[in-house]
Amino acid sequence: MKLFSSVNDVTNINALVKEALALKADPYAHQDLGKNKTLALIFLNPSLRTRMSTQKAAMNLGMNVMVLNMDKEGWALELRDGVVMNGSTVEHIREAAAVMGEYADIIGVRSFPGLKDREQDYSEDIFNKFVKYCGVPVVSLESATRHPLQSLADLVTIEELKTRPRPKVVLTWAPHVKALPQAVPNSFAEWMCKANLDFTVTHPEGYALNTDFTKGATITHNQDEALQHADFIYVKNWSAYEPYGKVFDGNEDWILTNDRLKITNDAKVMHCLPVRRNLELSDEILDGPNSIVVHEAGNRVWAAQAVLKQMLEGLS
Ligand code: AN0
Ligand code: CP
Repeated sequence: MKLFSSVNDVTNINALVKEALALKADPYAHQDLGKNKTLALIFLNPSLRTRMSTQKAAMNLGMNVMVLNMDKEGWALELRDGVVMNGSTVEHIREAAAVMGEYADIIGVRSFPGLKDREQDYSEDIFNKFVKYCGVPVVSLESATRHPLQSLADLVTIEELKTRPRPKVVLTWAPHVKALPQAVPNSFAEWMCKANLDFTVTHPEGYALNTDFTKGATITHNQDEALQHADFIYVKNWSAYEPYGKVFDGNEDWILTNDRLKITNDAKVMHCLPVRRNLELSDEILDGPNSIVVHEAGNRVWAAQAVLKQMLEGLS
């Protein structure tokens, strides 16, 4: 594997999930694979889980890891071609990414969307320029429109904890005070649509995702109807796709409660984290027996390790 930016970069999803679970059972089985290989993790935005789980995954494979918080510690990056750089940017991505490729065998990049210009964000300009100019395999640590390491960990978690062969999985919108990216729900939806399960998306009017990501899903504005018989509920806020980045007033009652859990099949509750308590998810859910959010975050290690393993196997 030379690129991990979406589910479309994976030839066999089931095999990758199995690989992640096998690594969970035996984390140090491939410690020689990454010997003398270096992973560089480049963050243009904050992170707890992605940073620590990917670093841990690389260490389990015997790799060396370098982390650069580009937003705080790197030079201000220019992305546009052909401009006179007489403003605030100091270094062009052409040189910056190429230099990183000199130091690392694999690069991970996190680049959130600006949520102002939809065309720009959905073109994945920043991420694609890293891929183009660094010359080594690249793994997405969440780009403008997708978070594939999160979605793989989510699918691993569902496969691990499901109690029937084809579980019902519901992605539900939740309230928030800030405009958040569509990357996590887009990505979750496209992975779930390719997995062998029953998948429903529910959100208030105005929050429809780009249909490229939800093809094959059942979509409804009726949250109670969606939650019926659910085995897994994936809670996440996102801002509108149209008008882009908008947060509408109201919809506070979309928060999941224990009462709403009663209409489910004793559903397990997931969230990618970080979560704002009592805004997106209630204390009673997060501290109750149905929450699997920490277990899910734990599985980020095995998802990252499965992807890095395939990338290392592809290095000449
Ligand atoms: C980010 C998002 O919603 O995409 C990262 C989630 C992993 N969340 C926040 O900015 C709070
Ligand atoms: N879920 C997730 O990606 O968390 P971080 O933003 O902390 O990495």
